Amino acid sequence: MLITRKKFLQIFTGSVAGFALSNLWLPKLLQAADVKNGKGRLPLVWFQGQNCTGCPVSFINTEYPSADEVLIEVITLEYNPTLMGATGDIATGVLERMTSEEKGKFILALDGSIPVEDEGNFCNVGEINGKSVTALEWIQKLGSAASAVVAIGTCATWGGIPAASPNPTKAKAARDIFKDKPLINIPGCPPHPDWIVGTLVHVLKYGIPILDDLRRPVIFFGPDKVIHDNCELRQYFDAGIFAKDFGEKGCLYELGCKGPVSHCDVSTRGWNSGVNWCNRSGGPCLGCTEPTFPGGTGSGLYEKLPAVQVPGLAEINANANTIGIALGGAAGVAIAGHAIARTISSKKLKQKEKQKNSENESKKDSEQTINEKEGE
Ligand code: FSX
Repeated sequence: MLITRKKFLQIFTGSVAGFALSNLWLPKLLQAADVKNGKGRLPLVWFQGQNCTGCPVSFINTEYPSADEVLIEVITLEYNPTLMGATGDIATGVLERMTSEEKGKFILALDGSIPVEDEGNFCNVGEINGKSVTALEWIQKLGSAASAVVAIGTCATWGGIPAASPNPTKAKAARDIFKDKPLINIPGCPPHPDWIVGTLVHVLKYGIPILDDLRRPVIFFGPDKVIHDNCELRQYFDAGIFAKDFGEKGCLYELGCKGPVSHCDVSTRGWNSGVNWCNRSGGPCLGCTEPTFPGGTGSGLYEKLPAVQVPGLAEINANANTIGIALGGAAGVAIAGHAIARTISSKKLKQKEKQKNSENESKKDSEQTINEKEGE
């Protein structure tokens, strides 16, 4: 019996308790992919532009299913410079074959950004008849032959680090190149292996998953996946306790955390068998799944998100920098309002506590004075 799409989504979003972390679901996954004896696998050409190669490395760290299971039973990986053995003419021959003989029969996965300055010559991949071929040329050819494009990693989805100012190579994202092609964006620097594998299996079995307005699969990046809303340090934010330096207890907002404006499920999914994730390890969320990464929020990686005015709270606006309640987006305003209210109560509580302590102190003093007087 094949599993339903609903059950598949439950497995991949981890909403079946204990299931997503268990090898038990692998056979179900393979049933979902309807794979028998290698038939029905998804032919994939995975091309790499300007990148650090973190994306394929993340992909091969997939646990359930493992990378070999994915490669043998879920996809047919025709080409990937990091993972394949072939080099030279044999490797470029695969790309030529796919663009001429396999039109419409494969998916193009792309990681890394695409430089367009100097006619793309900042990134060349192989030669044909002794002439270098730019990544831009390959990507345009492969993209028009592919049935769909999956952009993997923040460099491919939004431009990422290679496109950061001043962007000397004029690095572009897949969405800048492919205007009329079915396109899925899986951002993250790098993306979690489950996001890559889960999306590919969904494409294979059920077609393109439901996407948000940035073409990200909502199962991993939906509006309910705001890092800040699911962060285990949220209690500190609500209580107005902010770490001022790395290693200190508190919300990491003042150390540059972009959680309030970032979407993905890493705070509940975790990395490395769910053992850890960015904020739990003390490193603030850098917002690597967002088009603003790395420099577009108006603040540096480890600088606080820029202050915004919070409607109706003029008194607090004046103090926003001091108390650290100022967020970089419309969604943040509501959070800020909530947090400010909590901060005010927390401040009031602290004031009350201080008042109580000083009352106790003076009480103690007067008791001591009375005792001293009685002793005289
Ligand atoms: Fe970019 Fe991927 Fe960051 Fe690195 O290949 S998304 S720099 S993890 O490697 O493209």
